[in-house]
Amino acid sequence: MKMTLFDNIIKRHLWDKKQISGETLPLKVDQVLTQDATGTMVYLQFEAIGKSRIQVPLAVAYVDHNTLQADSRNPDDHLYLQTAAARYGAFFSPAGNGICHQIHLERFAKPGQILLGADSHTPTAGGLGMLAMGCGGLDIAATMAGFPYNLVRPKTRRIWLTGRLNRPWVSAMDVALEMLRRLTVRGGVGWVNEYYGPGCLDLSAPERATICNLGAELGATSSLFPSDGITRSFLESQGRAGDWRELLPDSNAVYDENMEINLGQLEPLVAKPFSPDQVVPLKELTGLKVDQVCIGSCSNSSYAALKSVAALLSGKTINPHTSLLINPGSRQVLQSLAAEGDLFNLIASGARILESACGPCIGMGGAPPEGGISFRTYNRNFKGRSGTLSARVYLCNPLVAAWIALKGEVVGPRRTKISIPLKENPPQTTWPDPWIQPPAKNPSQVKIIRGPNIKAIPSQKPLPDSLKVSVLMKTGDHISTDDILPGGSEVLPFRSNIPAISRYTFSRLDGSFAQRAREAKGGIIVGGENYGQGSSREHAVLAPMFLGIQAVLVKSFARIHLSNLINYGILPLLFNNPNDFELIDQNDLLEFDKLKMTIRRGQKIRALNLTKKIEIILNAPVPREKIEVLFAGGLLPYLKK
Ligand code: MIC
Ligand code: SF4
Repeated sequence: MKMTLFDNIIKRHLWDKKQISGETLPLKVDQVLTQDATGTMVYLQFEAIGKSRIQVPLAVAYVDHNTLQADSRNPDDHLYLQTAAARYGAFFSPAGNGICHQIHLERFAKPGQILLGADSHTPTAGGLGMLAMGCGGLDIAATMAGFPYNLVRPKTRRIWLTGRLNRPWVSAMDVALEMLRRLTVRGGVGWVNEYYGPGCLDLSAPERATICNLGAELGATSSLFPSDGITRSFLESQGRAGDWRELLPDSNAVYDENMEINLGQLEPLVAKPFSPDQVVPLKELTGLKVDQVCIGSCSNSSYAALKSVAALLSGKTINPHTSLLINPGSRQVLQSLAAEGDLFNLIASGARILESACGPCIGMGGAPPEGGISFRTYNRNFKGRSGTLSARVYLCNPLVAAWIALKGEVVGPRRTKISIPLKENPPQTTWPDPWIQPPAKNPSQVKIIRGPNIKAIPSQKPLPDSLKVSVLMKTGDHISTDDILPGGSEVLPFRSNIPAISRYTFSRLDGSFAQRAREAKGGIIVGGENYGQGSSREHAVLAPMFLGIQAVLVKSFARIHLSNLINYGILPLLFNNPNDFELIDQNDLLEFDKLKMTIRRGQKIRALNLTKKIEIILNAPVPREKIEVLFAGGLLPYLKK
C-alpha cells in the first residue's frame, strides 16, 4: 500500500496491529504535553485514576497561560504542577520559559512520533513531521496512566505547495490564512492536512510550524509536513541532530482529497473580526487606524519571525497612537534576540516587551481600549477573547503587524517594498536546557503541594435511560469554547476550581445562565454548526456539567469538544435534519426515552418536544468504544469500575 505521512506514523503506533483498518485507531503515544490552564485538571485526573508513574515515554508540564499572578492562585497552581511533575515523572517548564508549543518544537518534538497535548494548538509540532494532536485533559490523563489513545480515523488531504514564498510582505501566516479563506473554520473537522510538494523546500521548520498551528482554526485533527533536510538543520541548530529521521510520503500515496497552493501567488491576508476565517486581502483595509499591535503567541513568535520584525523596526519609532506589544515564544528566542542586539532595536522602536508567555492571546493582560482596533499575529479573534468585548481583533503576519505599528494604520503592501526573509534557524543551542526541570530522581520523597484553590473534580452520575429536560440555552452557529467558558484574567485563576469557574458559564452571551441552570437542576443546551470550536479546554464541559447540563443537541460538533462531552458523561446529540433546529426554542421541554438501547444499536433517537408537541429525530455521535464510557457517567467512573 502506498502510504501517506499519516498512515506511515499510525502504522508504527497501533496498539493492536489488527486495528489498522478500524474506524477508531487505538494508539501508543510517545509524548504528552500539558499547560497550566488545562494541566492542573490533567494531573488531578491522573491522580484520580490511581497510577503512581506516568506511563508514556515523555511528558512535559508547561506553565505559560496563567502567569499574571495577581494573587496566590496562579502560583499555587504552578507549584502543584511542579511537584506533581517531579513526583509522577514529567519534565517541568516553569513560567518565563515560554509558550508550550514553541518550546516543544525547540526541545522535544521528534519526526515520526506521536504527541498528544492538552491544548488545541499541539499540532504546531507537525512542522517537524510529528503527528501531534490536541485533546481534552482526561484523554491525556488516561494516556499518561497507560491506556491507548483512541483516535477517530480522520480523512487525509494533501496540500501540494508550489512556487516560492518570495513576494514582499508575505509569510507563512498567509499560507495559513489562505487555508482558512478556502476551507473555513469547519473545513478541517475530521481531516489531517498533509503539506508536500516543491514549495515545502522554501519553508523553514518554524514557518511550517506556523501553518500547522493554525490548522487548529480549521478544526483539523492535525497538520503535517514531511521531515527532510530542512527539519534536520533545525534540529541540528537545537543540538538535537540525533532526533532527526527522514519521513516522506510515498510517491503516489492516495489521499481522500487534494488541494494546491502556489506560494508565489499569495498576497498579505488578514482575518477580520470575529472569526479566523473572515479572510480578506490586507489592501482592502488600507487606511484603517489601528490602536494596538501584538506580535508573538504560539503562531508567530519564532526566532526568525521576531528577528525579521526587529530588522524592520531597527532605527525607526512606532506611531505614538499605536501601542506595540511583543510576547516572544520562548526564553531561547528572547535570549538570542538579546544576544544579537535585536532586542535593543525592538525596545528602541517603542515596543513593549512582554514575558515569554501566552499573554494577550488569552486575555491575560494587554487588552485593547474600548472599541479598539487590534492587529495581532495570533490565531484567534473571537469576540471578547482579548479581554475587551467591544474591541475588534484582526489576524495578520508579523511583518505586516510591525509595519502597521510604525504607521499607525493599515498601509497597502504595494506602497512599500520591504521583504525580509523569515528563514534563519536559531543560533546553535544545547540540550539539556538548564531551565527545563527533569523528573525527580527520588520521586517518593517529593511532597505534592496543593493550594487552597485546587478543588476536587466533580463527577457525573451514570446516564439515565430517559431524560426530561428543558432547553436552558439556545445558541447560533460556531459557538467557541471561549463563548461557553471564557478565558481572561478574571476567569483563568479558577481553572482548578470548577465550582467557582462554573459561575462564568456562557457569561459573555447570557449573564443569567449560571443562575438559571442552578435553579433548573438539569437541562439541555441546543446549538448550531461547529459547536465547541476553538480551544481544548474541558472546563467548557465541566462547568456546564457542574451546573446540571445533561445533554447538548446541535447541528455539528468540533472534534475535541465532542470527545470532552463524552469523557464527562454528557449526552451529545445531532439533529438528523439540521432544519429541525427551528423546531426548538429556549425553555421548551424535551423528552428522550430508551436512550441506552437506541444508542447501543446505533439507531436514531426520537425526541419529543413536549412544549410544541412535535417529534424530532436525532443521532448520538458516540464512537462504539466510547458508548459504555458515556453510560458510566464519563471516563473516570468508567476506568474505576
Ligand atoms: C487557547 O488558545 O484558547 C488556549 C487557551 O491555549 C486553549 C487551552 C485552554 O483553554 O487552556 C487551547 O487552545 O486549547
Ligand atoms: Fe497560548 Fe494563545 Fe497559543 Fe493558546 S493560542 S497556546 S493562548 S499563545
